[in-house]
Amino acid sequence: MAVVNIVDLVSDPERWRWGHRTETTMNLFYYPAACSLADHIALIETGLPYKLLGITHEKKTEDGRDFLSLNPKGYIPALELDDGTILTENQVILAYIAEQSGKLLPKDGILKWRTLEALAFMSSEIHGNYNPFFKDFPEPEKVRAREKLKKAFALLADQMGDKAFLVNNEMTIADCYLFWVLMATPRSGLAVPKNLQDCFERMKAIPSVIQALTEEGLI
Ligand SMILES: N[C@@H](CCC(=O)N[C@@H](CS)C(=O)NCC(=O)O)C(=O)O
Repeated sequence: MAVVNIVDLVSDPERWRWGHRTETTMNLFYYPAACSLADHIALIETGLPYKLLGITHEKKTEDGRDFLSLNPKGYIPALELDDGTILTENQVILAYIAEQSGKLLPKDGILKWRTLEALAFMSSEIHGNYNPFFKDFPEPEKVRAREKLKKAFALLADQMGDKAFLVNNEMTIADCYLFWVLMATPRSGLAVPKNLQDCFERMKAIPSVIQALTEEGLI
């Protein structure tokens, strides 16, 4: 895990605003507290150099570019590689970060696939069902989504069991996404199973998570 001195971080605003600076820095396009937080945590945890770039409501990037011409999908996360290539879709960006760093993804055996499976599950079955709450859909749609979320969280809780993290006793990219998923779930009004909530509380104390939350102005 990356070790961070929180005092250094807070006393060096340039670092927490822009992330680590090196010659081959990747740009992570993000909104504070949005699902790009998963990638942000993964970048810090793996030690890959990155720069955070916010997007305005008018889809202008923090460095003055037109976000839609970079990413016609219009949403975050998007990762700009040092050759200008843009990668989108959270699951893919997380897998890219894991592959580039050789961290946060079990190398062999079924756990690697369980990690990717968990990411796909959280993306489609959980994040997908947050829309009625994020976009304030009519109540019946919220009720339906809450039922689906309840089942999905029960399955995730079974998968975690008494392990420290979702697929393993070591953190993976699935946990980076899980952290955001759990951070956002109060908006649905749903209580999550205890082992997931406990994992969320433990993750709040991980230095990479603290750093990401600090850089996004959330703590
Ligand atoms: N399929 C995308 C969805 C990403 C997504 O929903 N991003 C949200 C933030 S969590 C967003 O940018 N919403 C603003 C918009 O769509 O304009 C992924 O999994 O990366």
